[in-house]
Parts: sequence; structure tokens; C-alpha cells
Amino acid sequence: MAEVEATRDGSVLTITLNRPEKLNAFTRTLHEELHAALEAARDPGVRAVVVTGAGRGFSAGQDLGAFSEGGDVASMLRATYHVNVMAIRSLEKPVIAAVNGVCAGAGLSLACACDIRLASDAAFFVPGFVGIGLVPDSGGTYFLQRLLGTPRAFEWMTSNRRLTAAEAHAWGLVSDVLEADSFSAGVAERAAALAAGPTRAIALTKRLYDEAGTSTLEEQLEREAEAQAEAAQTDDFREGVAAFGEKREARFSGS
Ligand code: T3D
Repeated sequence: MAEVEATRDGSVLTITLNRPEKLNAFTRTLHEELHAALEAARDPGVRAVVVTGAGRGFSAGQDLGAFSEGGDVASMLRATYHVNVMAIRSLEKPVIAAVNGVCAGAGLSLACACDIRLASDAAFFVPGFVGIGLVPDSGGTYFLQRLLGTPRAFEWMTSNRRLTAAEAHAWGLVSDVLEADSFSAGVAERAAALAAGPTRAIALTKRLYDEAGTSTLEEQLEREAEAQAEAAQTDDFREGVAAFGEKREARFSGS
């Protein structure tokens, strides 16, 4: 059975981490299959991506049975987690982490690398790393610092405290909490809405927010001007303006 499954529904690609008996903990194979699925997500017909987990877990992070103790940990991280985190960030379309359940360690980092996090009310979040004497990796310091601020991120990641979905929402770690029973349907609705949006403008917005963290105001104003010049050349911009004038819903094509 594949450790990652990718399914297409219209212009939404859903990538499911699929080792439910181990809470979708990462193995080499899972990394490789996730990478292949993220490559497939580059297809122009895909306009929104969902990453989720099978069973009661999103992901419990590194498979501790396949742990690289004594091995070259840094090289392993570079060759696996880094590649997939960068693939998500460079993907020119929105990526939703649909956190269906347990989310720990590098699984938490992966969720934070996504553009939007939606949580099931059955989900919970555990730092994990400190529990086994490690530091947050796979972007865990980068993304959590930006999402939560340094004091809260540091306190949480060094406490190993289990956070409920409601607490994660109150902290701003997830955008919304949906009922477990209707979680898949709720995620599908959000993903379809994003996929029906002006895909190029959404991609440019993603890039602008990534750059904003390290830009000066002057640099960022210039980047916005350049991105807007690009967005203004799209069919979706023409359609958006026409739809406004005709008092109807815009029908964006993603071009
Ligand atoms: O060198 C390197 O690899 C560096 C890279 C590091 C990246 C990291 O992600 S480090 C952090 C690794 N993750 C963890 O430390 C979390 C370990 N898991 C847990 O603490 C707990 O399982 C959870 C808090 C996530 C969930 O607890 P609970 O009670 O809901 O479930 P459980 O009963 O502990 O787990 C269910 C099964 O999944 C169980 O298997 P079993 O006994 O039924 O056969 C458990 O062993 C398995 N499982 C859970 N997490 C992992 C795992 N198996 C392998 N690796 C795991 N990470």
C-alpha cells in the first residue's frame, strides 16, 4: 500500500499521508512519495492542494523506529524534510494543511509550512522534539516564530505541552476548527473555493507574504508593484473587473 496517496477532484489535489497505524510518521518512502505528489501538484490544472492524514493522525513526525540515531542527521534532514518544505513554499498555489488528528514533531512543522491550517476538533498538537531531546526542525523554528511570535513559540516548543484544536485556534496556529464528522466535506468546500479563485494572484500573494518577513518596507512596496503589474496582465483580472461591472460572480480560469 502506498505511504502517500494523491487524488484529484477537479482542480483540487488531495495528498494523504497514509501510515495510519503509525500516525503517519515519516519514513524515507513517505518522504519520497510526498515529494512525487508535490511534483504532481505543479500541474497547471491543479489550483489548490490539500495535505492531510489517514486515520486518527495528521503526522506524528519522524518515525522513531527508523530514527537516524548515530547517522548523519543533518544530511537526512536536508535530503528529505527540507526538500518537501521547500516544495510546498515554492508551489505557486495555495496549500491547505487539513489537520485531521494528532500533529507532532516534524508533522507539526509540515503543517506550519502550508499556507492555511484547518483543524478537526479531534486534532491536537504536540511539539514532540523536546520530548526526545531534540530541537524543532523542518522549519519548526522558522514558521512557529512567524505564526506565534518568539515568546509563545519558545515556551510551547520547550514545554511539550499538548494543545487542543480550540487552543491552537485561539493562538492563531490554525485558521479554523471544523467538526470531525464533517471535516472532509468542510475542507473540500474551502479547497474548491480557493481553486475557483484567481490562481495567479493567489500565487503572487503567497510569494509576497513569504518575502515580507525579510524585506524592508521600500523593498516590499517595490515587490508589490511588480507583482501587481503581473496580476494586472492576467485574464482573471479582466474577468474580475468585467464581472464587477456586470454585477455577477467572477468566473476565474486561473490564467
Ligand atoms: O534524526 C532524525 O530523524 C531527526 C528528525 C526529527 C524529526 C521529528 O519529528 S522528532 C519528533 C518525533 N515524534 C515524536 O517524538 C512523537 C512520538 N509520538 C508521541 O509522542 C505520541 O505517539 C503522540 C503524542 C504523537 C500521540 O499519542 P497517542 O497516545 O495518541 O498515540 P500512541 O498510542 O502513542 O501512538 C499510536 C501508535 O503510533 C503507536 O504504535 P503501536 O504501539 O500501536 O504499535 C505508536 O508507537 C505509533 N507512533 C506514534 N508516534 C510515532 C509512532 N511510531 C513511530 N514513530 C512515531 N513518531
